[in-house]
Formats: sequence, C-alpha cells, structure tokens
Amino acid sequence: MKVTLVYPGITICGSNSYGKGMDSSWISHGLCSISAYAKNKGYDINLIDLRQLRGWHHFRWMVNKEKPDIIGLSMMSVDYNPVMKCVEIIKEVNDKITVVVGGPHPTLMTDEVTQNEKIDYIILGEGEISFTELLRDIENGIKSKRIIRGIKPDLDRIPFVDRELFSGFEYPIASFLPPPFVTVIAGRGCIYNCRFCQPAERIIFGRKVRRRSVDNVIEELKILRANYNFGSLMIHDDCLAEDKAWVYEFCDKYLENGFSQPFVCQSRADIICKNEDMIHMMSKAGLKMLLIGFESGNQRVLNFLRKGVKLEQNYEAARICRKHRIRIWANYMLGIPTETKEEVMDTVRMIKNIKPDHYSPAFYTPHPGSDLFKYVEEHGLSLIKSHDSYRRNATEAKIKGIDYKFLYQALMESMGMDTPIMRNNLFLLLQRKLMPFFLRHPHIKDVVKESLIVFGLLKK
Ligand code: B12
Repeated sequence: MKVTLVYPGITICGSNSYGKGMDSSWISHGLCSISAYAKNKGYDINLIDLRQLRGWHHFRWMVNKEKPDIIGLSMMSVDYNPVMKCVEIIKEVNDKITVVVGGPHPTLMTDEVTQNEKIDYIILGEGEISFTELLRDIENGIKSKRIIRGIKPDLDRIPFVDRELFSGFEYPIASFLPPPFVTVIAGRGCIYNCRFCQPAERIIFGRKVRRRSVDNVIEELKILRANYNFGSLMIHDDCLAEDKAWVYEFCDKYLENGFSQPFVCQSRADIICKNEDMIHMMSKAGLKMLLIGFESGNQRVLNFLRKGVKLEQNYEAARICRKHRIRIWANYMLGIPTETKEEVMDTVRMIKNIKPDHYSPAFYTPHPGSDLFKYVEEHGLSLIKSHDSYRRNATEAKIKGIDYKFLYQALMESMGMDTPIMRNNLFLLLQRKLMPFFLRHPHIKDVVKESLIVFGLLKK
C-alpha cells in the first residue's frame, strides 16, 4: 500500500519556493513524526511538498505519477485553501484514493472540514498512532469512523522524526546561526492561557504538557550531529523554559555530551524574570537568542490578552537577556481588538526601549481555535475574507475599526524605520519584491490591494 503525505505550506511563500528562504525551508515535525511511526510499522511513505512544485498542474502530475492508495494532508487554518484544492485534484485524478486530513485546522474547526465530502477521514489531535491504525484498517478492509480522535503517543516511545521526508536543510532563523540548522520539538502542549492562542493547543495536545525525557532529546541530537554535523539548533516548543528542572538537566547533558552548537528557543518574560539563574545556565550551555512574546507595552492590553505578564517584566526580561548576552527576538502585536492608539504607542515605546535584535511585529490576526477568535466573531469584528489571511503578517487589515494607516506608521516607528527615507525604501521594497509575489496569487491580490489603500501606499 502506498501512502503519500502532503505538506501544503505555500500560503506564505508560494509554489516553487522551496529552499529559497526561511519560510520555504521549515520541516513539519507533525508529518515527519507520522512518517517515522508509520514507516516503523512497515508502511511505504513519501511526501509531496507544495513548496517544491511549480503549480497545480505539477501537483496533478505528481499524484498521477506516485499513484498512492492513501493521501494524508496536514492543515493549519492558513492551509485551508491549498488543501481543499489538493483534495479536489486528487479525487479528479482518481476518486479511489483515500483522502485523510489532520493537523490544527481539522482539529479546531472540524465542522467546516467535515463539509467537504471528498475527504474520507479526519483525524483530530495527534496523528501517529491513529493514522497508522487507519492504514492497517484500510488494508484489512475494516471500515473506520470518518472522524477519529487521535490517540496521544508516549513521546519517548515513538521513533525520532523522519526529517529526511523533507529534502534539504532548514534555513537558519537568524543569520548569526551557522548552518546546517536543525529544529527539534521536545514536548507538546502549553500550560499558559493566552487568549490569542488557547484553548487551541489544549484541544490539539491535551491539558497537560508532555515533554520528552532529556535523554531522549540528547539521543536525537547525537544522531543529528553524526549524520549532519549540525551547526545550530532551534527548539520549537511553545515554552521550553517553563520546566526549570528539565532545562537544567538539558543544559548539563548538552555540555556533558560535547555539544557546543548555539541554540535558540522561545520563552516568556515572566519566566525569564523569575529564573535568572536558569537563563545564566542556558547562556553557558549555548543559548544565543530567546524568542519572547512581549505582545504589548500596555498593562490593560496584556491583561485583555490574558498574557499573565506584568509590563515591568517585559522590560526586565530584556535587561536580563542583555546581561547574559542573549539576543532578543521580539514578538509583538498591533491592532488588538479594544486597543486604543495610545495603547499602540505604549507598545511602540516599549519596543524602542528594548531595541530587540530581531523585530517580529504582527497585525493581530484572529486564529481559529482561540478565545480571541471567538470574541472577534461574536463582536462582528473580522475583516478576514479568506483562510489565506490567517497569517499574522502586517500586510493586510484584519480587524474592523482599526486605523491600519496609523498602525503601519506605528509599526515602522517601533522598528526605528519612521524616517521619510526609510518609508520610501519600504515602499520600493513592497513594490518591487512583495507586490509581484502577491499579484501572482490572485486570491490574495484583492486583500493586498485593499491593504495598500488602507496604508496610504496606493490610491483608490
Ligand atoms: C513550529 C511551528 C511553526 C513553524 C513550523 C511549522 C510547520 N511547518 O509545521 C513555523 C515558524 C513555520 C510556523 C508558522 C506558522 N504557524 Co506555527 N506553529 C509551530 C508550533 C510552535 C509547533 C508545530 C509542531 O511541530 N508541533 C508538534 C507537532 C508534532 O504537532 P503538529 O504539527 O500539530 O502535528 C500533529 C497533529 O497536528 C497531527 N497532524 C498534523 N498534520 C497531520 C496530517 C495528517 C494526515 C494527520 C492524520 C494528522 C496530522 O498529528 C501530528 C503528530 O501528532 C505550533 C504550536 C504547537 N505547539 O504545535 C504552531 C502553530 C501550529 N502555528 C500556528 C500558526 C497560526 C502559524 C502561522 C499561520 C503564523 C503566521 N506566520 O501567521 C504560520 C503558518 C505557516 C504556514 N503553514 O505557511 C498555529 C496554528 C493555529 C491554526 N488554527 O491553524 C499553532 C497551533 C500555534 C498557535 N497555537 O496559534 N509555525
């Protein structure tokens, strides 16, 4: 039985983009884990990565060539349109191919996905065990339910992810990180309750965080060192630093086992403030950058977001990172529902004060599965017309009643790019680089045009 997995991640980078930058090079740990598990049970698995294809005709050609019996597609909310297009093409090529979807969007928006009758099976939550069991049932002619709740695996007992499913290396998230760059995931789930994210993660992975043992992660790193001699590492977990004992053990064993590769991971300002000793230890072990969700420079907004962080902690966390020579990647949002212009400027002031090494601003985007998404829907605030717009990029208007022209200027100012020359340069960048890309994607062309009008960069 031949099984093909599909990675649809083209909404941000487009077809034929593979390897041409960061967004075009990430691997999907979800698919790699499913592949490793199913291969271990004897199944023949391959991948179609839409980023490696020239377009839909190429996808059709691939399905024809590969002749899979079963196709499993992974799907975040932003992937909805490409996945639906894939499903349509697959069934046109051969309606006997069994189509299975899984991932965050089917898990969080099951009713919407169920409506597409061409999808044969929907697996909710974690896929390794249940997808493989489904393959076995199909093989044995056993009829399964259409919607299957995935069984959670014991993370120390499943094989390491099959990263060779994706050809090539991931692209370093920052230029100071030496290639080859690899990513690992040490655990699943998140104990925090941020309104712009939860309960999505609890629905996908359960209430408790499950983390692999340190020994298990070190074992995988040894293999990555032997096979690829990796130069730097990112640990993708939502909040690795939440378990202090785990982090201490990891740092000890990372050094004991002779690893000297720099690594980066995500954390929260409150954790950094409460555990400076741990940050010091991580820095000694090779931590070179922390991705921190500062989100807002205003306490009311932080409370509205249920961030559980005090504004002073945002400033203090930045100070601690500087002290320990850890670079800062600042995630922050502008255009949050209920946010006033004064509150936006508080965020601008905070970011200017922190002076991060990397700015990662977002126009607040309501992500399906989160409580704030529900709030936006209930209050009729959404401007999102297509699933393609479930991207946090600051390129289009998302929320009604927000002055995006002002927001755009605030965003520029937060990054110290508010001089006329800078603004002009950005306009040229938009015109020369981004616009041709957006215009190649007719479905987002209108949204982009609208945004440029909103930002005052294009006349009506
Ligand atoms: C690493 C990461 C990224 C990386 C890499 C993503 C990738 N290629 O997988 C990068 C930085 C590229 C990224 C980008 C984005 N991300 Co992201 N990301 C994550 C993060 C932190 C970890 C993902 C992961 O590997 N998890 C571990 C693996 C094992 O879980 P998994 O991928 O979900 O897969 C399991 C199940 O979902 C299921 N499954 C998945 N696919 C399939 C397929 C089949 C057939 C089956 C049966 C099952 C199945 O089984 C898997 C194994 O158990 C998650 C949060 C999280 N903790 O999961 C957010 C998360 C997935 N991202 C999210 C978002 C919103 C984004 C962006 C849209 C942000 C943006 N820029 O606007 C982009 C979209 C990128 C794109 N597709 O073009 C949301 C998705 C929410 C939603 N409703 O869709 C999440 C859940 C975070 C959150 N809580 O908001 N992301």
